[in-house]
Amino acid sequence: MMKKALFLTVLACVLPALLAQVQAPDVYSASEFEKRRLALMEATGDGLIILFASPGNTGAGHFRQDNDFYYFTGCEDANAILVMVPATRDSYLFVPQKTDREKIMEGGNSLDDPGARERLRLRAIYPVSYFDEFLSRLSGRQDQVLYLRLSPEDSVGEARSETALFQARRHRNPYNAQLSLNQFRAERFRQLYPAAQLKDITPQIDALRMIKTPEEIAVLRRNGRISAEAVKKAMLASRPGAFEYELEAAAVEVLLKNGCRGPAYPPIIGSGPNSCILHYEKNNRAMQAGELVLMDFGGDLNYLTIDITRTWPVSGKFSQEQKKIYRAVLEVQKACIEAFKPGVTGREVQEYVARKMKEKGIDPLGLKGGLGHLVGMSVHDVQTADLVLREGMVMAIEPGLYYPEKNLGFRIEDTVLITREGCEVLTSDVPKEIEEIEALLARRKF
Ligand SMILES: [Mn+2]
Repeated sequence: MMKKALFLTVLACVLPALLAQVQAPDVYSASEFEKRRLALMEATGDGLIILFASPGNTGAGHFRQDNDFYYFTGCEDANAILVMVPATRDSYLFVPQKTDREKIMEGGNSLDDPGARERLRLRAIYPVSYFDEFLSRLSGRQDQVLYLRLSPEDSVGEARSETALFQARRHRNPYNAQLSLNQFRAERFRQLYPAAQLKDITPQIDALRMIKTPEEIAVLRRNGRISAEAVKKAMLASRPGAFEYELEAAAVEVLLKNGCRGPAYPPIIGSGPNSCILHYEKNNRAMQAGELVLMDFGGDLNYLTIDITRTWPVSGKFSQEQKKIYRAVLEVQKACIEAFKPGVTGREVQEYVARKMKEKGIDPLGLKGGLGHLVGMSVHDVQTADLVLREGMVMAIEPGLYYPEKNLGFRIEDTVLITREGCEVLTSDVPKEIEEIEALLARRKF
């Protein structure tokens, strides 16, 4: 008896460590980042490419590196600068020299790590205070081209275009109208290096980021499974009287337990009237029987995001009217996914959807379908204006219908990977067929 108890105690101590090993998150190989840098240097051929790390942590969230900087380094040091030299194919990292006090408080960075240069496959790692001296060696040369990110940055939850939009809105109030960090850096280069020609590196970066590598695809598949499980747990946590935030708690728990840093954007959990607010995020209302709840949610795993939306009845059964609208949205969403394959444009997806709805005799209630948005390091990932699908792209397709006068909002969203032949739904583990949803909800006890 004693022996058995001891054995169980030992097992209880060892098991979490063993599971942690098994569940270790996917990480990228060192050569992944080197390959990306070489591809970017290949794209410019001349000049210097300069990218900046995030300056440091703000708020209560975990530190998350600047997307473009992380994409080419895999390095999570704050306040660093990356310089790529296409002529020699070399890369240099400039990192703040930390004081002893900083090292005690937050740990060191790549400058304190003797293996970092080799692991990150860099020519050298220097203190960031040496950066301007390094650049000064260029003076007097005729071919000074500096490739900088002259377009806005993106973040985990915001596209480049949204960063620009939100800044423009801030400028409505002249007392908030300061330059972004990104703009300030460009301005500083203009002042300190007036002879240099500044060029935007963003289009070349976006061309690479749009197509996911095999290592990224492995992370996205895993995130798709985790995020799907999270939404399922939230569905099971819903019941008449539940607060929207209770569903958020159930879903976020699944993310954190599986190695995600958190949600990729503020979770949208809108019940009743809130289902009609597209970017609702208060999540503080108690849901009632007879209402719908719309949940838009996805995790952030190893710098890659997922985007899922499901809509379901709080009571567990759709009404006849809800079913009719839900089915229209679902059929359009499924037809879009059927149409997704390399070479396809938004217009062609719309034509396919129209044909399909006619064949099936379904009134699409004004929905046309289309391409949706790209997903990656940002949930609204980098994207070109006239998008044509290509193998390795990851898209979220999210048709929705909203009737505020009836407090009914419907949206169904999946994240899909464009494959050679068509596409793979990364978030297929969450039910979306009416019968499947009702069967899952029937498992709830209240
Ligand atoms: Mn979306």
